[in-house]
Amino acid sequence: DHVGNNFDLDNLQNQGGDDFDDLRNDLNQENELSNQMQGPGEYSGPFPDSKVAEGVQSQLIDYHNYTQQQLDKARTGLGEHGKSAKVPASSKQEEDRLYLANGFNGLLSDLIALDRALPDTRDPTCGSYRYYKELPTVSIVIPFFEEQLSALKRTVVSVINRSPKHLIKEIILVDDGSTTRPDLNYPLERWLETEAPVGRVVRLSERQGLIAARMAGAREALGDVILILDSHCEVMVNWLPPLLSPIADNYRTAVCPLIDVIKWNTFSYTIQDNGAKGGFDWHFYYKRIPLSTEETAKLPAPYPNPVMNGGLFAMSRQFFFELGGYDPGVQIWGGEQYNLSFKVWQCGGRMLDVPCSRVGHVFRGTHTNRPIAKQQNYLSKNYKRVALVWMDEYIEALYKKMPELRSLNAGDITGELAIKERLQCKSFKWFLENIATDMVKIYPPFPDPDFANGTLRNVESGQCLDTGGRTVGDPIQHPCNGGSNQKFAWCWRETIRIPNEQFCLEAAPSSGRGPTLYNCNNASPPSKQKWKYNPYTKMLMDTAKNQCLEVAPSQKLMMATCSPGLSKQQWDFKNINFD
Ligand code: UD2
Ligand code: MN
Repeated sequence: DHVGNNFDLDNLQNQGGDDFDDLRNDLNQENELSNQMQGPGEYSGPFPDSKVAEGVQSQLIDYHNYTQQQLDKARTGLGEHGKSAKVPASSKQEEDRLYLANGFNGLLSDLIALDRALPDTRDPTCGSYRYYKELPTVSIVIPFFEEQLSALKRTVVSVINRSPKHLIKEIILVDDGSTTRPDLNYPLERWLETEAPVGRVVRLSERQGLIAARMAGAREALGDVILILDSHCEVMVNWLPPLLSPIADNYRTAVCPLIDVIKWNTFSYTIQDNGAKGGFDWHFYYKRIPLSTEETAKLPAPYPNPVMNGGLFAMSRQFFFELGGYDPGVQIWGGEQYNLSFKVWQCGGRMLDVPCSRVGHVFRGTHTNRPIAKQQNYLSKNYKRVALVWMDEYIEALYKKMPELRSLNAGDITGELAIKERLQCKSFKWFLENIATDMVKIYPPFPDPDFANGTLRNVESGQCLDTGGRTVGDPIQHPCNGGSNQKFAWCWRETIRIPNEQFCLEAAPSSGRGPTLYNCNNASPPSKQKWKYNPYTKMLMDTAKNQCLEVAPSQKLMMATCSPGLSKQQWDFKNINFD
């Protein structure tokens, strides 16, 4: 496992004046502690109040609908079995128009059957799992805004065809103030009446965003469980019982299916992965973080997920409303997945990804002319609200990457703070140290400050160290151009990193060979990744073999016995900044 462990601070140097040293130090110690306590991949939720343990839910049944599977198997036609499809070339103009309006191929969606068959992308063992005979009922809430009607219908049809009928209490479609598509009005209701009477529409008078729309649906829900879907999804065979089972065990559980990819242009159905954890970097970009070897070995068992993707999840209605649902100040789109994930974990719940439950989602392409919201700067405000309420001192890590957030007025957060107080929710530090442990190794909130940074120029050749555009592999010498491939940071823990904080310069094990770039390992010196740079002799020496970086007569880089005064071993850090 070569993921940089940035919390291994056994070589801590005193950087007086750095406010976050203590924080990092604590984080490190407790991180080690939690690694010891939580065996790899072994998970016992904070609330092991399982009804199974009490013997109440002991009867298990096979929920597969084999008749439906046979019908699916026999299907032929456009896009069937998730195969890549296209529209006739003669319809190019209409195709382009509907692509821009949706961010996906709306015309192709219209041409593919609403009840098309999907490939079974589950782990093969999923076919043999049985689930509780008694499961909670579910209200499925689907917000939509200027959606392609066929995509919305296909979502509803796939839910109806692939779910045990008695478990679906209702399907609540929430129209978030769509105005441009007449077919989303009465024709939708009429279709539901005949084709899907379990469905109904709730309409908002104007666009309030997906968060408010989901809340409006959730408030109307009567089922035991609230399950949210996007308006362009297709669910996989037997997707529902595996999702409901962990909630039956413990009502303070949120669950997510694995999300498969329905391609925006061809509607082909493919997988992203067979399991990974959700996380984010400190720009709040959502990230998928690989499972450890131990966790992978336990698949397809459900595993704790620190951060949901956002659009597809289920929770017991009781727990959802105990948490107050979403922060009503989070508007339009974005950040709500952090809001809810932090709430669930910090306020006494758990969140699981359930690999035997898979749902396809149409991820939009990059070009759309979908209507923009009248609210301005909502994403930054959403982020700041989430951070102010739930992230404590770690808000500083976001400020470092997004300084504009600091002065932004995020509105009144007293309602959210009252929920946090009432439920005695845990700190964000607890969340990072116990739940998002892998994420902070890859995206440390407070990475090491640099001691020096800039280009490394060889005195003899006048050329610069250059990554050649690779993050892993052998760096080269190249005429200095000040570009991003030539930026290196010499950090106070003696690593030489490229600016993304994950890849470090590593000395070759023997002389005559060149250094390479590799994932930072933060091993203590003596180490191939720990260097000493002397600004007076200008020599750059590794601490494993005490050799110096030299430009060979061939102009290649190599490690060689250090000899002071040789210009081929002298390097200038240009734009040097001492912290
Ligand atoms: C992802 C999530 C999405 C949501 C979003 C914001 C997945 C697969 N997708 O974006 O669910 O969490 O991130 O963080 O997890 N909608 C409205 N009103 C609006 C905008 C959207 O009702 O003002 C609906 C829309 O029709 C759709 C859902 O909300 O059903 C999500 O919107 P999206 O599909 O544009 O977001 P997506 O999938 O890019
Ligand atoms: Mn979506």
